[in-house]
Amino acid sequence: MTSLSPTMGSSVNDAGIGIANLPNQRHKIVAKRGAHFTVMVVGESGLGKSTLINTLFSTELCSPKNYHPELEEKSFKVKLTVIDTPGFGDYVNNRDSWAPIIDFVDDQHEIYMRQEQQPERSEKSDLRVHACLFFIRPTGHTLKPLDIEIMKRLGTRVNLIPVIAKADTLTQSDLALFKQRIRETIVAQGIRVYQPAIEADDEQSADLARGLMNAMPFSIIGSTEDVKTADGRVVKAAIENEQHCDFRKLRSLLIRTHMLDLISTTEETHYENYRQQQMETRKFGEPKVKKVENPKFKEEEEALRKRFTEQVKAEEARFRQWEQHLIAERDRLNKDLELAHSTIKSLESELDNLQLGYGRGTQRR
Ligand SMILES: Nc1nc2c(ncn2[C@@H]2O[C@H](COP(=O)(O)OP(=O)(O)O)[C@@H](O)[C@H]2O)c(=O)[nH]1
Ligand SMILES: [Mg+2]
Repeated sequence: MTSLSPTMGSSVNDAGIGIANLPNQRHKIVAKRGAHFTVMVVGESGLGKSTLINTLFSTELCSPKNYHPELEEKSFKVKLTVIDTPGFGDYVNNRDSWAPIIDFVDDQHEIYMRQEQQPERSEKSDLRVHACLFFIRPTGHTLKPLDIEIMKRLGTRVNLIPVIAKADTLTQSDLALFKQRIRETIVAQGIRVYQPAIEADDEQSADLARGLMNAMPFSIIGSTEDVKTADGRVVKAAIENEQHCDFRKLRSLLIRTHMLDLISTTEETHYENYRQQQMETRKFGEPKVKKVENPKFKEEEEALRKRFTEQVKAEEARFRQWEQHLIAERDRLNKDLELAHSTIKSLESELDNLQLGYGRGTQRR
């Protein structure tokens, strides 16, 4: 466990928005019990996931898997967990590489749901993912088929926040074009991405939400190098350049303006979807049946089904042949039996005749 640097604490307060200021009843509930906030990073290896996490939460990771710095936000504590997933797309069979990531998200919902079903409902452990940062390689083209596959699956399960990794490797105009293409692909492919809540009665927050929507996918420059600005502040290199990089927007969304929205949409939309889906597909208390619609499994299942059907058909044909054979055999035996019967009958009558003849003969004697 690590404490966050005071630099971030003060920047949270300076901005004056803060989660603590949101006039939301839910805030009071969260504030009372303290919040758990879980962020997951997903993307190919080498895209700067670990670097961004270090910069975003201004602390070095103590373990590459999970860590929990405590974020003291005015009146309440936020326990932050970062899930740093190993890169996907690194393996020979890429199609399978996203399955563990999807499984992880589902499993957290499952674990939470099981705890809810227990009579003793206190002290739940909760690693449901509130925000999933999806790292897009800065190719300058558009999303890759593998990206589309995994984003589709993630988007229906978590608050998906796409980011363009290493934005500093693209020129300003290439970056703008890249962003535009990604946005079009997201719409065309029906990928669900996180939409910041727009509060109808609050113009300021509505503007903010629209601004965030327009910036997506956030272009990111991750860097742990500190530089000193002219006015003596120590900031992270390059990332403060808002012309080229949406780092500040993303950080503000995550830890300041929309943390609560991310938490409540996870609870009310994503967790609720999972719960209802599971209720429909299985009886209460039954173990989880369907892990994930992995296309690899589907293919295998399909092949197995086909093989099974063929085998059944072959067995059936064999059985029918055998049946025919039995019928023929039965007919043959019946005929034999009939023959035997008639033989017996003729032998019997022969015997009768013989007996008759024998009787006469003895009488003559
Ligand atoms: N140019 C550039 N390099 C970066 C950026 N972020 C990280 N890197 C570098 O990319 C490499 C991989 O970063 P890392 O965070 O380990 O990637 P991960 O595998 O996704 O966790 C490291 O050498 C970083 O210094 C960035 O925004 N721009
Ligand atoms: Mg890493």
